[in-house]
Amino acid sequence: MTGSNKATIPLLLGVILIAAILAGILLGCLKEGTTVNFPKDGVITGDSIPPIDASAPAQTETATFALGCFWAPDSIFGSLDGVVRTRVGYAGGTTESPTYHNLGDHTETIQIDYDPTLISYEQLLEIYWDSHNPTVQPWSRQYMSIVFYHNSEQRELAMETKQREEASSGGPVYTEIIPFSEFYSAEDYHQKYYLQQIPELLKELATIYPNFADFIDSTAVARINGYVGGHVTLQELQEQLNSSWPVSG
Ligand code: MHO
Repeated sequence: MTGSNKATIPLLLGVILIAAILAGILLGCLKEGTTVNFPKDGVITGDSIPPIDASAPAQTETATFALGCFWAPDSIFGSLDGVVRTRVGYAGGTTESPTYHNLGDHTETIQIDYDPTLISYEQLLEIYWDSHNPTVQPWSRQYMSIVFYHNSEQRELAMETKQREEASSGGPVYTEIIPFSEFYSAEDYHQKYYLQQIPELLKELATIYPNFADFIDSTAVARINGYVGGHVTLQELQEQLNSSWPVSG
């Protein structure tokens, strides 16, 4: 063995070690729910718009919530029968046209369009409270807990349930309840983030939704993102995709 070969081995080991650390960090960012098995013939049968999208209701109401990093809420709320569309973005601040890397004083936020005949604002609020811990002071404005109300009924329900959360926790609940003003959509790569980590699935869906705006607005895509996050079973997902509004899955 020559001297230069001897030096190469520790160097190689070092590179492998660094690669392993980087892979670990990367995997740590993904949730457990991202290990998923898809049927060989795809999640959606055929390459046309599934029934749940073809029959989406015209009349919807909107809920806007902030509860920490928006990737998980996108998957949680997107899995619910009665939710028509989800999108993630930035709200609550004054900075013009925020971006993920220039957020200013905005907060990561999810917007949910829902059919009020199938799911109520109160039910959405229950899921909101259950999906994060607002008794812990947030790290920064990026991860604030905020209910952005769209009308006085939403405001009342948010205040009542916040009081209940305060009473049951026995301490402060840091959630702000403020009127909705403006929502700035986040970059495409943040939308349906868990689903977008699975290239095979993304490729399959791109043939059905060649326009990314349609992909973001699709109920089917929201449900598949719910499945990837582990919030519905494959059987439930298939029922959801094949059901037509107003029949829930
Ligand atoms: N950078 C964090 C949070 C992302 S979230 C969109 C992570 O990798 O988990 O703020």
